[in-house]
Amino acid sequence: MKTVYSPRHALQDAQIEFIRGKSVPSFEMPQRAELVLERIKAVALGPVVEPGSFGLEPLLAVHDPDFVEFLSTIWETWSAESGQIDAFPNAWPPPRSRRIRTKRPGAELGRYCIDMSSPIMAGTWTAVTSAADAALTATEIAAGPERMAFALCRPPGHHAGRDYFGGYCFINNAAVAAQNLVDRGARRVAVLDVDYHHGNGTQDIFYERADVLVASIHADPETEYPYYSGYADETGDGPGEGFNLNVPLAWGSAYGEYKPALDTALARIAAHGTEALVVSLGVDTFDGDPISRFKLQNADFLSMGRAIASLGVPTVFVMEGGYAVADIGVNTVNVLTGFEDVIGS
Ligand code: Q9C
Ligand code: ZN
Repeated sequence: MKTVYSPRHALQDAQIEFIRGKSVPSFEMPQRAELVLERIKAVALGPVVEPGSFGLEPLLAVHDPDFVEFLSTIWETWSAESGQIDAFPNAWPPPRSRRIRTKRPGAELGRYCIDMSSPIMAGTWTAVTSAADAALTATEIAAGPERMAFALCRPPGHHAGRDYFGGYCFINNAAVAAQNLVDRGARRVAVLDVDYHHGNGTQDIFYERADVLVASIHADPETEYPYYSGYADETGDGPGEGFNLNVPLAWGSAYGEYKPALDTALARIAAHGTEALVVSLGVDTFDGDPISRFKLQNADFLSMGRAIASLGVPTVFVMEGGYAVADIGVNTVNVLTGFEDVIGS
């Protein structure tokens, strides 16, 4: 399987995030992608290629234009006022207030940012567009005769919605890939999100659509980020009713609990008549993950990859979370090699 990787990911290099009232070193760091790349090379998974340049159009196909404009310019306005300090919001629009455009960067950040784990710095926009370009390049490969590809995206994307960012995510790389599969002619596409956290952004983007099914398996949002979505009764709206599947699992879930949930999601994806698949591949379900509470073991990721391959459709894997850096390479590449074992590439 080919991997699409850009070294420009490293320009997103958050120093801190906030947990329980304290600033702590960011768990989302450049080393994550570098260690996955190292493992890909160690097992000779396949060629590593640089992304092409696809411009703004595929981003604007899933995100609000004012939001994209904001993301691409906020560092300039913020740093003019605050200097070379990572940008965090300092106010949010209250419920029932007007989410109106202001003249201050701190307030503009509050209009679009959902949490305190996603600072913007000088290289953020370059890193973010390199990740979206990686997803699009992988989509182009998987839509061709190879039928599969891995986008080693960083920063991740699945918490970014139509007009908001957060959870280490800015542009929704998986949604960009799924929309691109539709634009290339697939009538029924699915996103399978196996990251430990609910893919709230992907759900938001496709919630009213029947052509892109979104299925996410994640920690119960009653006890886990992103808290305000990911519940089983969120099934889609309007024409999208029935095309969103959430499978929340309790803290402490191991593969014994996880595999039946995965089978449920895969059965729904097969019943959709899915012609092409995007996998939001987070490996923060691992037992050793420092911010998560599932108990998957290294070998369980091989089984996960094999199960996904049973769908037999062109598949784009898009990197999302995973913070146990010592194991992120093994776990990620295990999913990809498990998949390839079945496809017989
Ligand atoms: N205890 C991804 O895995 N921090 N994002 C929440 C609450 C944000 C995770 C802290 C976690 C975001 C892509
Ligand atoms: Zn996650």
